[in-house]
Amino acid sequence: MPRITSARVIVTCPGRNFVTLKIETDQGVYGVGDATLNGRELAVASYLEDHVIPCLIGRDAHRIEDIWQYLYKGAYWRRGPVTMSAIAAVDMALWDIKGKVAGLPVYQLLGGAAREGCMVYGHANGSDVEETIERAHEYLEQGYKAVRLQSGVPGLAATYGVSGERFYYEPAKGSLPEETLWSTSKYMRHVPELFERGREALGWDIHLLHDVHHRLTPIEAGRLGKDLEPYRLFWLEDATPAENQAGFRLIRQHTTTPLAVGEIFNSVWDAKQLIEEQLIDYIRATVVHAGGITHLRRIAGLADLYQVRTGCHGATDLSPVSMAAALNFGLSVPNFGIQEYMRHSAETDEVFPHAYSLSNGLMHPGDKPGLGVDIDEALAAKYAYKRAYLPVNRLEDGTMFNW
Ligand code: KDG
Ligand code: MG
Repeated sequence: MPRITSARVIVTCPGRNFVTLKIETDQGVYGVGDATLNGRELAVASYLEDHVIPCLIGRDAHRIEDIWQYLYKGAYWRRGPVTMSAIAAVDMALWDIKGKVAGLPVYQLLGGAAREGCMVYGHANGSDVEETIERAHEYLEQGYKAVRLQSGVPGLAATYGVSGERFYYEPAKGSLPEETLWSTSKYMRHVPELFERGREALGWDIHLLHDVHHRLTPIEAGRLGKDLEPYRLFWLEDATPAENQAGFRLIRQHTTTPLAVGEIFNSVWDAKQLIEEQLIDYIRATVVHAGGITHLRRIAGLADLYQVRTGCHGATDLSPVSMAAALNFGLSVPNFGIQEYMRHSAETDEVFPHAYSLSNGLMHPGDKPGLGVDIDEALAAKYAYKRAYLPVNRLEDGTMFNW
């Protein structure tokens, strides 16, 4: 049995910040886990270094469930993004170790492949509808089966999901949060046009998705969902903030557009009512922010009972370690729906060499033992941490709003 001899936190910024946990054992086998919490990275680094790592030394690395329960129940202060990202990093690293010791990729330990690959969606974002459609065509040419459409809104200087970069969207920047302005009425007028023109240009053989990014009330979301019904979206994401899970009942009463939610969830408790009342179709909880593979499997298990499928968050702030874990999970879970895939920069990919690959719109984790991802520590050390914040959003009259 491999005993944990040491663990350390590696903070690096190859174009953006990432926090990685590396756990070493007395058998010379080590594992890596992602602990990145965008804009609040150092809180998780401290949680791990100051509070978690001392409790790991000497433990049997194979006892993944026991260590998960120890960190969750033992902290007394349960849940929350910092705690659950820290537990997730430990969990990922332990699955990585178990796979390496067994000589098997983690998806084999989770029951084996339940499909040929994981369908992913890319991000087509443009400053206007034409540019978004142009980008979407590029994804089609690359064999993608699903694309998310976001575009600039006439009359608003900036909006969520739109950037100058071609294939990347990196909202965290600036040594203080950027402030943007929001108008629900301008947005609501614009989105149906984006999808009308999107369907005309892209046809019906591609799945189209859209992210509202928590900016509507339930009744507004119901109306938008209804307006978008003719364009048969794969999903409408984060239509309204989900702290009040019952709010989704109102959306459901008004539209058959499929709903996805959960990228900021940390635990099954954030989604329990949404799943049990079948208020959503896709659960976006992700391996790094929701307690690792161990807890994500529990969420997916509950979701499966209610025909809710997975659609894990996969933006660039989730490191390649998370991507590798998500693909091992996604390949094996029965109720997989789709996986978000925002390509990382070349600098990031160099720091995190990985076995996963993309072909014809499907991703596969590869067959290396463990998660199939590593960290080049010498290279990582060359990129010092840079404080960066996600933007904040105000209404046009200055009222603080949801970003
Ligand atoms: O860190 C926040 C981003 O990951 C998030 O804003 C991206 O909404 C997002 C998405 O759907 O990828
Ligand atoms: Mg989102």
